[in-house]
Amino acid sequence: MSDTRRAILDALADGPVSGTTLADRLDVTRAAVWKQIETLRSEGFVVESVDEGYLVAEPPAYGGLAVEWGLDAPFRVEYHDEIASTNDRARELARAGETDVVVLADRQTGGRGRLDRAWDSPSGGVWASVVLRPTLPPARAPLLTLAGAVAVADAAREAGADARIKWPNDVVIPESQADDPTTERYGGRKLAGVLTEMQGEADSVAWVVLGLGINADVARADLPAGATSLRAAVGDVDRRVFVQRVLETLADLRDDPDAVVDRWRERSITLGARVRIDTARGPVTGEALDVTDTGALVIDTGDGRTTVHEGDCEHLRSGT
Ligand code: BT5
Repeated sequence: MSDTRRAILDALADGPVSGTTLADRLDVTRAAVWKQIETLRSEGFVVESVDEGYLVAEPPAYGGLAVEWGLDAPFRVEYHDEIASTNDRARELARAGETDVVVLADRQTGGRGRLDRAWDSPSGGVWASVVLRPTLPPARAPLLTLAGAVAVADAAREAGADARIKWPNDVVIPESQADDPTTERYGGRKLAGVLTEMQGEADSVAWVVLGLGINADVARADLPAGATSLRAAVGDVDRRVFVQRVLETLADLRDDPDAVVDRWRERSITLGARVRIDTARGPVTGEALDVTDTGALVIDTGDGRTTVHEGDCEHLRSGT
């Protein structure tokens, strides 16, 4: 998007403003302002001409400019109706030196989970990848994954869902097995996942791509077994506002990494649960006690405490 268009959007966010004022403020001609207003209209903004000047009566329902409109976070949004994987596109942008940009898509044809697993990404979901250049040491970079999960869980809770976080990166909605015998995994149905990819040296992180996959306005029938969506839990949400909330929380947390772990603990469904973590070096079973300040899980195995840094987490029924 052109800088002028973004500047006009920011100026209009505070109410009606005249073409002359806009032209003066942005140091462009009135004709250039008018051209940008026409472009906004063609992209779905309802811009009215009132006595005081231009007024945005309504933003488009969804899209890049729609999400940027009124967004209280310093991100640019690149929107695609369809893309293979927002993480792949975000990596390209990161390698090209960009930062604070979000790649957002309505559907993905090659969405990826961890370990190259497929991630189902039908139309109506929120498939987003955020390019960040944090000042964190690499060992603390996993905190961003936790921050992503907190941001998604909080936005889902604001939308009315009882969203909780399963270590390390799943946002789930608890559901008792008795109520729903099709629930495959004890510990809830998966609403969202986070895929973090990064590049750096031993002592510094060059960039992080934080991929967020959230089943928003999607039917449960279009998702794998064990998954759920906001539509199934609380009905369709305003995706524009939902994405804004996620990005705003993320921006707050990346500026305050020390707050991440406490926020994560408050939302966790894993702490206190009996879990099995399948790590690259084999399974670890026990009671999940805590997370460290780098996001690792501390487990009481019965033979002492151990700390796991990666793996798939399964919640077990007590006594198994
Ligand atoms: C994750 O992997 O949970 C990370 C998912 C990240 C997806 C986002 S979407 C935007 C960005 N662009 C991408 O290409 N990816 C990111 P993992 O923990 O490995 O879970 C993957 C497993 O979840 C799969 O093997 C399925 O069992 C299950 N799964 C697949 N699609 C799902 C969905 N839409 N909802 C819930 N579970 C799903």
